[in-house]
Amino acid sequence: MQYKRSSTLFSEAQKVIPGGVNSPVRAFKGVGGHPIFINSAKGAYLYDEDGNQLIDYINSWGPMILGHAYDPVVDAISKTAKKGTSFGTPTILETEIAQLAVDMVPNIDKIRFVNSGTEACMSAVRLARGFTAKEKIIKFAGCYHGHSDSFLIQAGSGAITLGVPNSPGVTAGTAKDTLLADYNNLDQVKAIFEANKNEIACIIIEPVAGNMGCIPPVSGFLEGLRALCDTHKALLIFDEVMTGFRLAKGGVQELFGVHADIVTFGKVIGGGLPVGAFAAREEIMNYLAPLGPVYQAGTLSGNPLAMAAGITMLTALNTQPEIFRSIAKKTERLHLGMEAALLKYNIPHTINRVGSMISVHFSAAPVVDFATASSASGERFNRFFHGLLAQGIYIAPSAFETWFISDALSNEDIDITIAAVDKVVAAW
Ligand code: HOZ
Repeated sequence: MQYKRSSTLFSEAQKVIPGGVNSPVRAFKGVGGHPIFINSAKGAYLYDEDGNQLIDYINSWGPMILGHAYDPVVDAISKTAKKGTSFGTPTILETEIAQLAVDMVPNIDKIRFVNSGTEACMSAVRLARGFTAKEKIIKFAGCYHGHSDSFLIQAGSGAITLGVPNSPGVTAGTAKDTLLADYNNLDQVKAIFEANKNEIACIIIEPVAGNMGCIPPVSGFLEGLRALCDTHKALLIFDEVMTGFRLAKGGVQELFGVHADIVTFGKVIGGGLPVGAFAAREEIMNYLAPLGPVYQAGTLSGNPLAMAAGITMLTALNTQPEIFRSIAKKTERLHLGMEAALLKYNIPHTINRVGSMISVHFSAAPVVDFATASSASGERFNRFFHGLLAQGIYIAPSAFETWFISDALSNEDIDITIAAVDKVVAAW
């Protein structure tokens, strides 16, 4: 497959956009080469500016659970747009989607809509600090909660891909309030609580990590965090920007039966439009302005286009629970097929999978945290990525990202992908 026009378009973009992209990981710096410019997408496929059709395993970083340009969502957006796109006033759509989310997700009474996962996590932490009257937070190395200052400390996703997990511009004052632990290491978290008695407002975690590849929590880890938060009167925040409404109707809380105090959501709650949200039980949410003292606001928050798209998407997921089983089964098929190909050629690897999230690390050792994810072969991943791209398979351009499977993907698409993997690694 040729990607010539994308190369030219990237050169033009770099003249007027820093690095030619509006989000760093898209620049392909981690894997080399140039990004692919997408013209349109439908179902399981992307169509690029060179006229290629690509099988998509990113799905806009998660939200396109039912595939791209899912007709009911597109119809809801078009219908709503004709009535106006933003009013900066309440609409009944906001109450409708809030009710739907509260019905689907365990342990939440109220929800506030914002415009991105970054905003949701930033606001959730502010709320936790206001509610507990404490300042420090615990985050995990390699977890990514958006690009607000408190989180750009050992951050995952594009930050690791580019080798800048700690960003200049984050003040020492902010950084000192973010305490770091290794993912899946409960003893470290215990020690941090002991060393910072009565100072920790919250733990924020991706309960299934997705920003250092896919990393599941080991058995007892989330339960242990819950217990530590209860003991030390800190709040547990689940960042479900990737996992929410994807791994189960009620996200990781439902899947693993561990309850969080605050849950954050991202683009999926807006059917793929720019939306985020954070939610909690009533006593916590009532701490937010205008009821309480913690301030948070936004003109586009709860805008009608995103709310209409979100209602349609969540309704589809709520009324067809078999979708969760279907995407998990497709992901399993992909896992088993890729595993067989990698084993056939003796390629050291670890495939992690939870539901419809999956990633491949080129390391024989289990990948359980940032250190083990980083010790996998980047050089092999890059060759793998380009080998697949050459055959029209589009996976995330970084080993530190998860692949997201959509229900639009057919078994035939998956088998084509497995054959492509076989062809790539056969040549190693
Ligand atoms: N940080 C996002 C994935 N974990 C990438 C966002 C994007 O480039 O669209």
